Amino acid sequence: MRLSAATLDRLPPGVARFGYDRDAQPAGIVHFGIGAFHRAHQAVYTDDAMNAGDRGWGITGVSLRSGDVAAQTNPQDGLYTVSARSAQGDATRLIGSVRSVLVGHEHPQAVIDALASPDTHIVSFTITEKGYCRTPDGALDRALAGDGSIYAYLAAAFRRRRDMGLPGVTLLCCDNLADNGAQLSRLVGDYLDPDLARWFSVECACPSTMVDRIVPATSGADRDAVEAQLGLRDEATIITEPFSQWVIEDRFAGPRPRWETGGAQFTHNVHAFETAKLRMLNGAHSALAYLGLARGYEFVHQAVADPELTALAGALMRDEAASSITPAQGQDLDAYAAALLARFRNPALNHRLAQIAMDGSQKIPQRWLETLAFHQKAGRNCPAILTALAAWIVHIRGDARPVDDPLANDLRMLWRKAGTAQIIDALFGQNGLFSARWTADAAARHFMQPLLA
Ligand code: NAI
Ligand code: CS2
Repeated sequence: MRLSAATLDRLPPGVARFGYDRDAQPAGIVHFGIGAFHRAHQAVYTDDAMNAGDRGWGITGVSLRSGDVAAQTNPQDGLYTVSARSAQGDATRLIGSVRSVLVGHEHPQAVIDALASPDTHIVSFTITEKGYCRTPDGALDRALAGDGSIYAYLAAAFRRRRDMGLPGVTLLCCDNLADNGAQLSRLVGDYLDPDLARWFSVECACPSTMVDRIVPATSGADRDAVEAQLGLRDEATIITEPFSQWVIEDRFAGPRPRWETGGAQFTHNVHAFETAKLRMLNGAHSALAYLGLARGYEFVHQAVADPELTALAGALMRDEAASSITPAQGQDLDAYAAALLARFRNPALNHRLAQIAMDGSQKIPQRWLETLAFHQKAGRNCPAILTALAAWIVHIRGDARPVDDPLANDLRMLWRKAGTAQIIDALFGQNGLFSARWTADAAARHFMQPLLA
């Protein structure tokens, strides 16, 4: 039997549930990229806000790539469960904030109608780093920003809102990008025609955020285990960790849910939090992914159990990433590193290294290259990051396993043309693919070259 509004009352008593009337909730949020992370993070904070009495914050999800999540959630009236797992056991909660999911290429007008609705105040995004259609140096790639991209939907909706005299909306990027709000604002502004760009800059806001909760892709075994626990089939179920953090720049175009009731922090200094998270957590994650896969590990907790890899991850976080960051008041980066390693060790969370290894071309700039560039200015190198970078370079050759990356073909061609002797130059030389972010000096080349054999 499937979880839905009709079977809700069959849920076992141990499952926490919302206390508000979800049918009385207009959809105040449209979310692009309603994957696992949104359902474990922003949708949970929004559920908390409506449990605390807020109204009007139902979420309309939008998938621009596949109909899978729509097929998982719509037959369940948008309902799903989130299970936080750790060595101390599981905590399962029913989430009611998602109302429905639209598939862009199936119902484009319905997506634009939702974005242009007077009820909509927030448009949020977890579309992966590649969803922003950027070139390796971070500019808008117009060849990628086509009719199926977020930009086309936003432009159509902004035009209608402007012509109807409606106010703008807040665009809330919840992807792992540096200065994510400022990046989104720049990219959207670059896409729009000048007149609409003026409306956008006056009427809309793009606050930056730091988002953190480790959410592995749900497996079939996860769904079966949750069904055994609930006595109902939940195709949209999410497995995650107990930890969750959300730091949001307090700059909105209009109303917002009281996400602070669920523990979100509002501040004007997101930068210190997001830089620490991207360079320490995500930087170590990507290092464990490429080095762990090369050693035959499958999950994060296996890689971090390897003494050499946990030492490298610790050095990357503490000696290299943390020393490139100006901490916010009260931010203890040494304690943060210890907490991150403890989270990575969670034996109850099967977070696949292959999932983290995905899209490396979109991730390494903000996770590694910014740290390398920071230290290079002071004449310092980062052996831990350079070891991981060499593992990524070997990874993208594609000999050991398929490369899941929007630039996979370009990177494979680079390898074929450059070979082992020139690949560092092709990627990180003066005219390399990533040269706008960081260029390898002689010391870095000397360090990495032997590792490419
Ligand atoms: P997912 O695979 O479950 O969902 C990805 C979503 O992005 C899907 O809805 C997909 O349709 C959409 N998407 C992918 N490529 C796109 C494109 N080119 N244009 C538009 N939409 C596109 O992945 P998940 O776990 O939800 O993660 C999504 C993002 O959330 C990550 O890339 C990261 O930026 C952020 N995040 C994820 C965390 C996690 O542990 N899973 C934690 C913190 C942040
Ligand atoms: C991971 C992140 O897949 C990846 O690249 O490093 O999704 C990571 O799980 C989150 O940023 C944790 O908040």
